[in-house]
Amino acid sequence: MRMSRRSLLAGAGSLAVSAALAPRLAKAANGQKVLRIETRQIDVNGKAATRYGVVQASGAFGLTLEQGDDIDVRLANTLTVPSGLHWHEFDPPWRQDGVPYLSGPPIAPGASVDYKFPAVPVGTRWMHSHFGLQEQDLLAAPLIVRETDAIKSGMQEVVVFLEDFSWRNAETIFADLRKPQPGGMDMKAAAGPDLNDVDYDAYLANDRTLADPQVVDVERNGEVRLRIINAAGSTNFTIDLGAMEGTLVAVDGNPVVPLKASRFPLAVSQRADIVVRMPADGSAVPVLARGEGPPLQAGIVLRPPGGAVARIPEKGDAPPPVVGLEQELLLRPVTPLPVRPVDRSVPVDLTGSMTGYIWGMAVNGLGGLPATVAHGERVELVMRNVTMMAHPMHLHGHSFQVTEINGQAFSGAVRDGILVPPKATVKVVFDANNPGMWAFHCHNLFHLAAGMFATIVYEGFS
Ligand SMILES: [Cu+2]
Repeated sequence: MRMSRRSLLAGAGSLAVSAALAPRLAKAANGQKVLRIETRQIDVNGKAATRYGVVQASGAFGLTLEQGDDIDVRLANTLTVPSGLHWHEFDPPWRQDGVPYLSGPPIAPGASVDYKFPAVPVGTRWMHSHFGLQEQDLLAAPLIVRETDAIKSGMQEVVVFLEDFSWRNAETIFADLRKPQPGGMDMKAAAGPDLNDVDYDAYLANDRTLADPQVVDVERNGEVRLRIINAAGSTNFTIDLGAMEGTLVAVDGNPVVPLKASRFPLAVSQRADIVVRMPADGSAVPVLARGEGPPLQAGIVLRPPGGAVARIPEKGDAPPPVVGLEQELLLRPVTPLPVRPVDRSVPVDLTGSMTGYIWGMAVNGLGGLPATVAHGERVELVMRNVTMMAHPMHLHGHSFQVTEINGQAFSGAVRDGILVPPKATVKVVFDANNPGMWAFHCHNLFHLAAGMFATIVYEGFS
C-alpha cells in the first residue's frame, strides 16, 4: 500500500485533461465506494514508518467526487482497535457525522458501517478519525467534491495534503505534554504566545518531505488550482509561494472573492484553494508550507517541461510567519449567509492552564455543558480566547460566517474552522438548520484531547 497515496495524488494532474475530453453526458449517480481504514508504511527521510491510512478498494488514497454526488461509502475498519471517520466538513444527518460516542459508537475492529448522504457543501474537504489520537498517526485523507465550475474550466488540479509527523506515536506525544515541566510552561507563558507545543520531526506534503518532494508536471504558462488541506495534528502553516503571487479562490471549500497574495495562513483543519499561473519563463514553482514555531517546512514543486527543480531545505533559514487573522479580515464570501438578526448569542470562553496541560471551553460560562439551540435560529458564537495559545476552532454539521474580529465587524468568509489567536475575540454566525448533537471543538488534537471540546445540541435532542 506504500505507493497508493502517491499514485493517486500524482494522478490528479490528469483530471483536467480527461474532464476536457469527456463528452458531456448527464451525470449518473455515483455508486457505493468501499473505504478501508488500515495501516500502511510510509517512507520519511529514508526510514520506514508504520502509520494509518484510508484507501479505496483500488488502492487509491482518499476520495474524489463531483458536485451532485453522494457520500456513499462502506467504511471498513481493518484495524485491531476501534476507529471511524468524520467527514470534514459536510452537513450529514447528525447520526452519520462519525464522532464516536456523540453521533454513534466507534466502528469495532473488523466491522463496517455504511454512510449515505449528499456530498454538500462541495469543494476541498477531508476526512479523519475522531477516535482518540489516531489523527496524529495519519488517519486522515483528502475528500474532494469537485465543483461543476472547476470541472468545466478544465484547469489542472493538485491536492496538497499537509501533515505533521513525529517518530513518537501520538500517545507518547500526549503523555510527554502532560508531564509536569517544572517552570517550563509558566516561563513560556510569561515570555509570550506559545506557537507549537510539539517538536515535530518532519512536515509532510502528500506524505513526502522536502528531501524527496512530489514534483507535479504542469503546462508551461498554464494555470493550476491547488487544493491545500491542513490535516496536521497541531501545526498551523503559512503557504508560501515565494516571489510568485497566487489567487485565493476558496477557503474551507467555500468560494471567496478572489484575493491575490504570496503568503496564505492556514490554521489546523483549514483548506485553501489557490490558483497559480506558471511563470512565462518556464521555471518551476515550489509551493511551501512553513510550520509555525521552529523553521521546518514541507512542500511540492510544480514543474513545466524543462523546468529545473532545485533542492529545497527542510529547515528554512528565517523564522516562519505567525499565523494570524490579518488576511481573514480581507476575505469576502461569494455567497454570504442571508442577512438576518441573531436570535441567540452564545459566549464561548477558550480556557487553559499551561501547567498540567489542561484545556477547556466554557459555554455560557459553564465548562462541560452543551450550547442548546433551537431549530431555525440564527446563532452567534462569541469565542473569547483567554489563553496564550491560538485555537483553531471547528464546528461540525454547519458552515458559519465570520462576522467580527476583536471588535471589528465585517461580512467575512463562510467557513467551518477559524483560528482564535491568544487573547482575541472572534464572532461567527450560523443557521441552526441541521438538528442533532454536534461537536464544536479546538482542532489542535492535543488541546481537544485535553478538554477543549463542547457540543451544540438542538432542543429535543439529548
Ligand atoms: Cu486549542
